[in-house]
Amino acid sequence: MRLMFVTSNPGKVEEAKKYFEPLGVDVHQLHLEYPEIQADTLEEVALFGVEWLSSMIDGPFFLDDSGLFIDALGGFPGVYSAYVYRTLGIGGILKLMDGVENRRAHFESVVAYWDGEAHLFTGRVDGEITNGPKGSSGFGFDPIFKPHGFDKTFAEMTTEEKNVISHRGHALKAFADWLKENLK
Ligand code: ITT
Ligand code: NA
Repeated sequence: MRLMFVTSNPGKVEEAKKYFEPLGVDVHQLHLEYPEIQADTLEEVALFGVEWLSSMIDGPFFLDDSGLFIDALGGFPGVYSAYVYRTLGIGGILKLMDGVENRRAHFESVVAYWDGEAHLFTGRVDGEITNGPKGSSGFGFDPIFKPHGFDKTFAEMTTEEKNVISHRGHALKAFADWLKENLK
């Protein structure tokens, strides 16, 4: 089976490919831009995205909308994570967190699959913002996020290791389980 993944982010593609490879599913990147509406939740952004894209794409496809939510910053950058990554970057987040003791944060991922209607799958991972960047694999905020129970950042893990515990890994698992049940 072949799955179309609409994203501009090669890091997400790499993770989805690694996740689905052992299941015999081929993931192909469709590099299309879609409007990311200003909304309170990732679900709303993802739902608007798949519905908007559905008129342009023949056949089923999925997308992933994710965010980093930092407790001490009231959940910021959250739904604004892509914009904040492009503007403030990792350095800007570390500056905002300078001297802040509560470093708890979590990532959330919403995978939205379109097959004539929308199906949403979510995943979450809890952890903390490190004091400085560490590691060079992965993408985005990976160098400053250390998941609970681990002594390394996402950027110090292989894609396979990250997939087992990450927000995206959990969302992809829910998606894959649903596909197994529904594609008979
Ligand atoms: P799309 O084209 O798929 O939308 P994007 O990079 O804009 O790609 P999002 O809109 O989901 O992705 O934005 C989420 C932001 O959070 C973005 O800057 C990512 O780099 C970052 N992010 C998402 N997942 C991440 C992960 O697993 N590890 C580190 N950073 C992540
Ligand atoms: Na985006």
